[in-house]
Amino acid sequence: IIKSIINKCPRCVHYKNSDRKTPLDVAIDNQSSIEIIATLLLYNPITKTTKLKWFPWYQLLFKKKTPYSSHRVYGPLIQMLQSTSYDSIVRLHICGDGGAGKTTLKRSILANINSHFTYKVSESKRTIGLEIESFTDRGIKWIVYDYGGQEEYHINHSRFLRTNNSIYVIVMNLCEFIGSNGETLQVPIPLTNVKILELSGRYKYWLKFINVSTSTNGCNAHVITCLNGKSFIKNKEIINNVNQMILNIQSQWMNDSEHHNHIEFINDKNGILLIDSIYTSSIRFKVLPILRNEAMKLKLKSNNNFQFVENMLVIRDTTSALVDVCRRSELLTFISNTFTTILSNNLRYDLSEASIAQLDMIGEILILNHYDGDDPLVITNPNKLSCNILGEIAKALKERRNQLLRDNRYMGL
Ligand SMILES: Nc1nc2c(ncn2[C@@H]2O[C@H](COP(=O)(O)OP(=O)(O)OP(=O)(O)O)[C@@H](O)[C@H]2O)c(=O)[nH]1
Ligand SMILES: [Mg+2]
Repeated sequence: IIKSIINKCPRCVHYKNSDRKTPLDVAIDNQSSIEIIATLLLYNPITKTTKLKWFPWYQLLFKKKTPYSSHRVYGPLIQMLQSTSYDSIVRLHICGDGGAGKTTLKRSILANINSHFTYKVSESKRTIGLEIESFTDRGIKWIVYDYGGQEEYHINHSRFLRTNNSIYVIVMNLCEFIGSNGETLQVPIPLTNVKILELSGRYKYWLKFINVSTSTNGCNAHVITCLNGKSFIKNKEIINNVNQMILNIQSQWMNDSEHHNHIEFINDKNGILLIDSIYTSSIRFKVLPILRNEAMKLKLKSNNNFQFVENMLVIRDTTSALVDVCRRSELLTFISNTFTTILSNNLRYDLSEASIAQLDMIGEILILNHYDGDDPLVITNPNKLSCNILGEIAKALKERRNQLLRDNRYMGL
């Protein structure tokens, strides 16, 4: 409401009441919530001369001083908001089987964001568990979830897939990129006919996985499908057949009344996205425009205009004070203590509550609400838990299982 009032009448932020106080002063006096104070701060125009300068991001991008920058109380708050603000958060989940090219796709996307040159990204290692990375593009903060495609990691993925403001990419490979000993093949081998037919089962598997994981958050999952390794398939007919096969699965899926459908398919005008994830050009012209378009749609829906959680993440990642699992109240106190003491207690409390809500929303922490007692348990570093701990356990289990299988004494069991 405040934002739309300011948009309609930008000068209202300067109007003073009979006590000569601006809306911001009144909000601070009344200990209004941090969302209100931040909105008033961020939307506070620095000058009335040009239209562009009314735009709040102008202030943020060029770090112009607002009338409150040097204020004792607002100053640190503005600084914090300026250093960690973006229009919206979008999560990108990259799903698909092991070796399909997910990590390569992620790296190509990041390379495109950081450079306008076209090049080939380098080889990647197999992903253990899950890797979370983030980047900012056109005022939107992207959080990329790169899932380990090997089956032993799948069980843990559903926790992360189930988040708001998400876009899902399913990557399927048209060639084998990895040899039988785990080495990257210099020349990828096109899939055999049998393997191509298996793709349809694998596609349905990932659709079901996403559908089930997202069914509890009330949002539709926007699914983008990529077929990777197109340059190695010389026979156009194979590509057309696979394209048609996937489109058929999509229309069957939409007509199937048996499951409660949460999926919306996003294709391009030619059908499924055919890519070579290793080359940034393929990503720039095919994947990125669709991702940006989807992100814009999500941005319009979301009313989440500023975040200030990055400070928290830095604190979490650089201090050992915050343990990997703690109670919500402990986390609240911990975060609250990180704010400068010149902020009032109420404001610090609001900031901490808002930080926890944002951290939870972007999947940086996991709150186990009904775990045990009234004070929920919080996993403060799910990435670490997933990659380092569960990933290592899954890897060890797999190695052990393989060893047992190799061991003749157990073959008969
Ligand atoms: N030539 C070529 N190689 C590719 C392409 N995409 C991926 N690769 C190679 O295939 C190997 C596996 O790719 P990744 O991106 O690591 O696969 P992934 O899906 O992340 O695999 P997991 O992490 O095990 O799930 C890497 O060594 C890549 O260099 C491609 O488009 N062309
Ligand atoms: Mg990977």
